[in-house]
Amino acid sequence: MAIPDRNKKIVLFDVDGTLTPSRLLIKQEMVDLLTRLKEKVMIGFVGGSNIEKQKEQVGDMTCGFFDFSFPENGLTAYKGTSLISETSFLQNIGEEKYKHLVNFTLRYIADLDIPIKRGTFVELRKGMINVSPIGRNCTYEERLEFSRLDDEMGIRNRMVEEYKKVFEGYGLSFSIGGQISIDIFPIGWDKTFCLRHLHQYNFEEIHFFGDKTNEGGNDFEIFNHKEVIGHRVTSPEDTMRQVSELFGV
Ligand code: M1P
Repeated sequence: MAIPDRNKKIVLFDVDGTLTPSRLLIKQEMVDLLTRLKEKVMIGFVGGSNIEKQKEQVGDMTCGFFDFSFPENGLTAYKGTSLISETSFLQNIGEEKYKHLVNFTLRYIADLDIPIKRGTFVELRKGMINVSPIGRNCTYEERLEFSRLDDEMGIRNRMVEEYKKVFEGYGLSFSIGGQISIDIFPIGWDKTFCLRHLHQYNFEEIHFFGDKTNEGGNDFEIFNHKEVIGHRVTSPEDTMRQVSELFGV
C-alpha cells in the first residue's frame, strides 16, 4: 500500500528559542506556518520542559495539533492526544543517589554568591531533575537578568563541571537547555530518546530544528544524530524563515 506523502517525513522542533521565545507564548505567525507545514509533513516537538510548562507556551494545541509531543526529551511521549510512554528518573537512579544529588545541589547553591535567589532550586520531574541557581520561581525580568549574568560569569558551566567531578560514575548527563537551569538525566536520555518512539513509522526523513546545538546545549545530541537532518536556528523568526524556504510553505 502506498504511504501517503505526509507520512514520509517528520519535522521535530525544540520549544524555547525555536518555536517560542524562552518561556513565552508561541506567536500566531508560527501557528499559521505550522498549520501549512502539517499539510505536507508530520510535525512534533521535543522539549526539555514538562507538558504543563509546554502547554503554557504552545497552548492547548500542544497535544493534538502536533502529531507527536515529546515533553522532557520524550521521556513522556504523546501521539496526538494519547499518552504512549512515560519513563521515571527516580526509579532509574534510586532514592539514595537522588538524595545525594539533591543534597549536593542545595549545598552548592547555598554557597553560591549571586545577587538574588528565589525558590524551587530543584524540580523533580517524571524523567529528569532540573536545578536552578536562582530558583525556578523567579520573575521573567529576574530570569533575563540571571541569564545575562550567567553569560558573563559562566555560573552554570562551572556548576556542570563540578557535577561531572562529584557524580562521576553515576551515568548522568548535565545539560544546559534554557536560561536559568540545568537538566540532569541518565546518559542517553537526551533529546535522541524521543527517536525510539518514531522507529516503527519508518520515516524517510526526520528533521530537527533547534537553537542549543553546540556541545553542552540540550539540542546537541539530536542535532548530530545520524538518523536526523539537523537545522540550527537563532530565534523563532529564523525557524520560520528556514522552514518556509526548505518546505515551500
Ligand atoms: O526548553 C529548554 C529548557 O527550558 C527550561 O529552561 P530554563 O527555565 O532554564 O529557561 C527548563 O524547562 C529546561 O528543563 C528545558 O530544558
